[in-house]
Amino acid sequence: MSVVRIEAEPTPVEVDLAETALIVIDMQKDFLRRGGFGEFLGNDPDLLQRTVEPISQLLTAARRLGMIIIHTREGHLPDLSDCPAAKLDRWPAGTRIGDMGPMGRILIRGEEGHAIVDEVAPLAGELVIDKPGKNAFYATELDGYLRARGIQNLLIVGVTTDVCCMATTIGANDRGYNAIVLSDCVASYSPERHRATLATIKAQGGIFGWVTTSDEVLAGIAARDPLG
Ligand code: TIU
Repeated sequence: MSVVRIEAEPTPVEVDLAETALIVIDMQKDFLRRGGFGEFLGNDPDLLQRTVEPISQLLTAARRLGMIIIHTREGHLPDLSDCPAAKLDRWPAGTRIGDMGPMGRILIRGEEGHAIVDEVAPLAGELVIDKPGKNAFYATELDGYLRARGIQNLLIVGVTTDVCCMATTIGANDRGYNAIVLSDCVASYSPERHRATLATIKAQGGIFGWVTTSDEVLAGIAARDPLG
């Protein structure tokens, strides 16, 4: 047992590192690079770049600790059989999921755009979950994987704050996990929605979870009792 205290909002949070996993949400070229799904939706993917360095540092620390690390990728089967019509038909033809872009078919598994960016790429042994939805718990093995390993706390990082990170935070909270979102390691295509989402998570005494930073997590880890 190695319980650490992490300064966070709305309150500090104490977690047993042995019961804590790091989940890295959708750090894919489709969201972070030009010519991907994010840009096809009219967004500037450069707004997400600031997450790469702190996530990379956090991954280094988590790997050193032997923490369970999970990476997710949003995307669909080439025949789109796992993509509901409601998700497909929402945008004009030519800009839809499955249409061709400069990094291959948009948001399709196996295409270049679907891959995680090199700087935070998974290592062998780290679970990579392919998810058809925004919430990483929807139609995936995530919940069973975490429960089988006694995980209680999730450190949530990745993109985007207001879409897949928020959907996964809500999914985690509803399933009884402590969701801890790292504000410098999540980003949105809209700084305003980023702020509003983090404010919502920590409002009302932490209605969905906690908000902290990678510095606070790393400080909490560093201060742990080495005999604990
Ligand atoms: N991963 C994720 O957040 N999927 C999105 O579609 N995000 C947007 O902000 N559009």
